[in-house]
Amino acid sequence: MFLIAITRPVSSSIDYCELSQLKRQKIDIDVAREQHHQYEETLQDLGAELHRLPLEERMPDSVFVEDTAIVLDELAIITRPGAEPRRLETKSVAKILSSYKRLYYIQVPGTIDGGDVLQVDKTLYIGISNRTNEAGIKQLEKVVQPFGYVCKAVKVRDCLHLKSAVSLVHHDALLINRDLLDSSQFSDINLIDVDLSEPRAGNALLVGDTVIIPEAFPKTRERLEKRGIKVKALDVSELAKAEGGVTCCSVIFEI
Ligand code: CIR
Repeated sequence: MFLIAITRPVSSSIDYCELSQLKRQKIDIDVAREQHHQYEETLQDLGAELHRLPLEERMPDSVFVEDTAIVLDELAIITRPGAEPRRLETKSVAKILSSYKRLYYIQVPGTIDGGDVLQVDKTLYIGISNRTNEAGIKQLEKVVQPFGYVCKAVKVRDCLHLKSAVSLVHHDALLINRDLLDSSQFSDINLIDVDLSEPRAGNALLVGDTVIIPEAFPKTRERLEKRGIKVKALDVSELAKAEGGVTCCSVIFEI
């Protein structure tokens, strides 16, 4: 098994990023780049080989590569991001992914952000959010069904994406903030609740047997560690001002 992580450097136009839940705050680009560097180093320490896409200075959100593609063992789906200014980001991602996978594209009028797709084995939980619509979900379902995947749509509220509220932290356990979604779809899997004083802590990134979470959520970290989960906490405060979490800065897959 070989792990690939696609990343992209932080654009100096990140101050013009899309925002849906947060008020705009000035982002310190040098700090953001240093934090992103630490994130990339952590992925490498955890065994991933980095493929850094070219810097896209005119695309403020282009560091958040997760939203541009859904990569499965058998194929990759290039998304049509819900925020129109982000759609050009997919081009370079498609180019690199085409050397590993057969590509499918979400078409008009469908929209999907990768942040809304949570894979647990052969189940894809898909957030119905401000970025991902029913037409996008139908297209995705049609493409993945022949490969044995089951799609389950989940309504999310008061957050950007499904994975802002729930993410994989062990092969059979999810970290979740049930206040931000309809949790009835997750009845057949173990759930670990975020500490409710840290409502934004639901976004964690499992790489191998280690879970990356933001340093800003120590109580949730403690909860994970109590369950025997190995955690690596990172300072991602500047990227968080752009509503970026730890899953969104990479597209990770095995080859
Ligand atoms: C956006 O609103 O699209 C970006 N500012 C943040 C995207 C974060 N993506 C993710 O969590 N998958």
